[in-house]
Amino acid sequence: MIVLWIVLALVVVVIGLVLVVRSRRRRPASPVLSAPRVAMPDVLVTQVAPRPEIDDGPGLDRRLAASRTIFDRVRSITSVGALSTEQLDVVEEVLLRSDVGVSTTNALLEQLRTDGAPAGVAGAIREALMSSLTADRSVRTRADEGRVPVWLFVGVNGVGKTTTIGKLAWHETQAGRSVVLAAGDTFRAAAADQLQLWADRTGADIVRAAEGADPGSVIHDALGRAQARHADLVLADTAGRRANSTNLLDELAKIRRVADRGPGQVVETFMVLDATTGQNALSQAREFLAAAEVTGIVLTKLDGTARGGIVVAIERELGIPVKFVGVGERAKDLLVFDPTAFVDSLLSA
Ligand SMILES: Nc1nc2c(ncn2[C@@H]2O[C@H](COP(=O)(O)OP(=O)(O)O)[C@@H](O)[C@H]2O)c(=O)[nH]1
Ligand SMILES: [Mg+2]
Repeated sequence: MIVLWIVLALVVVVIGLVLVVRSRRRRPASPVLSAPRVAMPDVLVTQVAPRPEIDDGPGLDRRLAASRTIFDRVRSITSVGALSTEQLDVVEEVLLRSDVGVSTTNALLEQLRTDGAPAGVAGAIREALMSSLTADRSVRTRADEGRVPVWLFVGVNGVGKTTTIGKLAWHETQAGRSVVLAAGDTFRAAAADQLQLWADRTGADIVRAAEGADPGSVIHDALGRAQARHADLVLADTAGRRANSTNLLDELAKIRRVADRGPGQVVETFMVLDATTGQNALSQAREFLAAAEVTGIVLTKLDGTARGGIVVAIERELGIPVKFVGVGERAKDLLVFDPTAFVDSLLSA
């Protein structure tokens, strides 16, 4: 009888154990672990592929990221030597999208077709861009004995002239040089107010006049002030538009004559161009070139949506060196253009 009870008890225990184990098995597993493994679509895989951060050092920083992304597709072509037709098509598309322009694109494609890419495609593009950026970029800061050096800024409305002057005022005053700002954009009062803000911020001197005043006389007064105070540099702003039918370019030529007379000597005339306008910047530039003896280009707004290749197109098409680049709106966001740092930012692995 006792044996029967023991057997019964054992059967109950075993059945109990079996039920517990089965109920555990039926409990749904963690949803994360049990999610079906679906292959990632290609485009996502490309996005999450590891990529080193762009150097945040003295050169161009990660604000060039948008330009850099355009070159992602050529960076992923790892084959060396001869290129397939499909690969050449990718290179062509990427170069055109980067805004380097048709002539640079065609020259590079021709070279890739004949020589292949012994050092890889990104390497070949890097070489091509570097060999287009060999201009003399030195910036003149000195005038003849007894005269005040003037940097004149020209360009259409909204490209970043006033902001660039403000940034340069900051750089110069930080370096211990005394600067006079000439508010030569008298088209509307807000233009002088904007320059005044930079003067207040940087400690630079400013000469301004009422809205509608003759810009030539503002520049003239600024030269007088600079001479009296033994200033090191005059930064002269100009308007990018005219109220009446007077030709803007005629007016700029007149301003230049005033700035280059008496105590003043125009040692640099910077044409400011907005990089986000891409190839349009080029046609704008050609108009100004004839009127103002432009000695250098400031290419602004290379941060954001701009395509960095425009630097190459501008220098190649206009034959005028890019001397400064704007990469943001703060005082520090103006850099002396350094081709090596720039090209490396776009094309390094
Ligand atoms: N993101 C960015 N904005 C800029 C840069 N340079 C100028 N800007 C902005 O562009 C706008 C027009 O600039 P402004 O100096 O008034 O142009 P101006 O009419 O040629 O004097 C302003 O909102 C500036 O802050 C730059 O390098 N990057
Ligand atoms: Mg302005």
